[in-house]
Amino acid sequence: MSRRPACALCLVACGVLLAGAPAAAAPKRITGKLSRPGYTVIAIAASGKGNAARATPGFSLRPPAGRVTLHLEAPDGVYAGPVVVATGKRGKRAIVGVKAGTRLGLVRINSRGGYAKVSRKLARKQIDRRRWARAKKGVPIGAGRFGLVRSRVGRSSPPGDLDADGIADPLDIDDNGNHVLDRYESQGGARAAGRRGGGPVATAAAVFTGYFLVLAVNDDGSVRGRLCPNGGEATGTWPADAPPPIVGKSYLLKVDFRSPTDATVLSVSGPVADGCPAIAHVPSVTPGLFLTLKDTVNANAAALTVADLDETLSRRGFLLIQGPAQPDATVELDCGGARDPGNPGGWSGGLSYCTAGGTGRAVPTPAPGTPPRSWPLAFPDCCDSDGDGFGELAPLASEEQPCMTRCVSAFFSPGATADQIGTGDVLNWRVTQDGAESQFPTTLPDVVATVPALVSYRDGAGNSATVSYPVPPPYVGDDPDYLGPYEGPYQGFPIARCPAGAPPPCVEGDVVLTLEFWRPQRAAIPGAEEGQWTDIGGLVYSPGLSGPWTPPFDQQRSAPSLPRCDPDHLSTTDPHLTVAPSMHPFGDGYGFRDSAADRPADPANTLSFSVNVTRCLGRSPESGENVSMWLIGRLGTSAEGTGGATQELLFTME
Ligand SMILES: [Ca+2]
Ligand SMILES: [Ca+2]
Ligand SMILES: [Ca+2]
Ligand SMILES: [Ca+2]
Repeated sequence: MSRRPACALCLVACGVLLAGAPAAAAPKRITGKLSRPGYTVIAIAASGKGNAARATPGFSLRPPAGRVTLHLEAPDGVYAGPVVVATGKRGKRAIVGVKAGTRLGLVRINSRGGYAKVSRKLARKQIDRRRWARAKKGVPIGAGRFGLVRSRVGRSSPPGDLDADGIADPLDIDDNGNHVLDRYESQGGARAAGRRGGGPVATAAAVFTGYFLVLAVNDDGSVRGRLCPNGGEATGTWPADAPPPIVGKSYLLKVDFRSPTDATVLSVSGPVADGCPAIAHVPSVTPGLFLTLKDTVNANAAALTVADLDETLSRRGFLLIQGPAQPDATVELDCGGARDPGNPGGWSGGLSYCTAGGTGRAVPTPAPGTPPRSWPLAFPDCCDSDGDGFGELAPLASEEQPCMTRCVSAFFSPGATADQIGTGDVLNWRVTQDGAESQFPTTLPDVVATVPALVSYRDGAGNSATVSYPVPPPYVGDDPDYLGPYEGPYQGFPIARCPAGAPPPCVEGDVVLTLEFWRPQRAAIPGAEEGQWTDIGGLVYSPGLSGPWTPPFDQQRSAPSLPRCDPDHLSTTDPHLTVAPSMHPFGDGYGFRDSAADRPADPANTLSFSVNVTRCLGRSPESGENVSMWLIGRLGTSAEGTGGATQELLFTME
């Protein structure tokens, strides 16, 4: 769980959306007819604002701005690609810009290719050629792969599509074209990706993009403001080349946080809005999976089947939803589909796990021993006060959260298999402020399908084991399940102190564990990746030690409290790992940063590091004492392992 303010989390989720000027009058409708029924047409402006309309198969859609790009969502709620309105440069360019008021006529869907094309030639004045995409034979290069494609970011990108691959930034899982999922770029992935070239990838400590409301301009020229919509106040230096700050207006800032007290503003754009913009209310969504040794799934374990992985994902997988919760704004989640006309109260189409009557369950904060499927709120049905079928986030908010004011830091259990949840799922956030609704369509980049899995351990004192999955009874090494019932008895892997003369990383008299493990996986992204499962690269692995039993629950941080090891308690000779003393500026994270890129799952690819248990705990465990270890593979926005992929292990002192 992050201890950063909720708004900072949102900054990450908001990405590099550039804001456009607000339209004076409501733009005229765009109409057309799709070649197939059941799809939804989404118009997106450069600001990230969208509007969605279901096609029957005709559609009439009021665009959020005078110039937009159009995208399709399939009947099952998954992104189905951009609409191409013209081509150029002998098919090396696709034009995707449409002006308000345009009648498109018939739009042919190519579902295999992941795009659609208007079937007649449109008049020049109806299309916007500034919204172009790199293309092959007239098909945008990002089509059919959710935007995960190498694409150079030029000096003049088309509005709202930084890497010009035809997939609008908020829908693009790799919006800077470096072939690294943007989710993993706020930590190790960015550096690795930066070396390979691609876009203007952050190589600094931690770059966050977000909205900043100017409260005052001081006599000395410094600017006081706060992070939108409800974050902390800060005073700082406004860059000399930036547009002059106007009190009461918000700006999009890119900030490099080297530490909580040392931040540098890299760029300013705007003003974006009077007050905070609606987009600042859009939450972040981080997938997580949390398993003990006994329940562990990993695609590199030969004896585990796809059915095993799916069963575990649907029973134990969760999404961590973090965002602001302000009384003056309502945030709803639209997962596609519509009310079923033939079945009052029923819902047809959209994502099975977050539409009315679906499998989703939620809880504001999970306590120890509460498995995901027992979480008390059936979402969205729990939380739909206006009965429109879209669940509201406010009922998931809590005062006991790690942010400065009321916020959402909720857990959501989709109850879905890898076929039912994953890359490209369209999550359309509807934010209502001052009686006006704005939509912000986004796509889910991925879902963690498995956890890091211990392959072997040794302690330098003669104890070692190689694990085979599924682990047979009596489940030696199985830790009490934090998100599950207590079952016991438990017996950890045996450990002992290093004897005199044992080679490094052993230290005489200390307990030093060396672990070898597999990376966690996500489902391979269709159209962009080989194989069925992808070993996730770029994570930070943190061994969280606790003794004995399950770590205490920290109410204030609404997270399990794990002692952290200092960098000098950790060591590795693995060429892919470096000791990461601080993962990001708002948390004192630590661990091992993985430099490997995503690649097809392979049992030959393991990671290895050592932990000096004695020095990390501040003492050696007593004879017979149990030591829990949470092997946490952290994603970009989760500092404490409540998001991300975690394996819980147990060791017992001889
Ligand atoms: Ca892209
Ligand atoms: Ca793009
Ligand atoms: Ca990227
Ligand atoms: Ca609602």
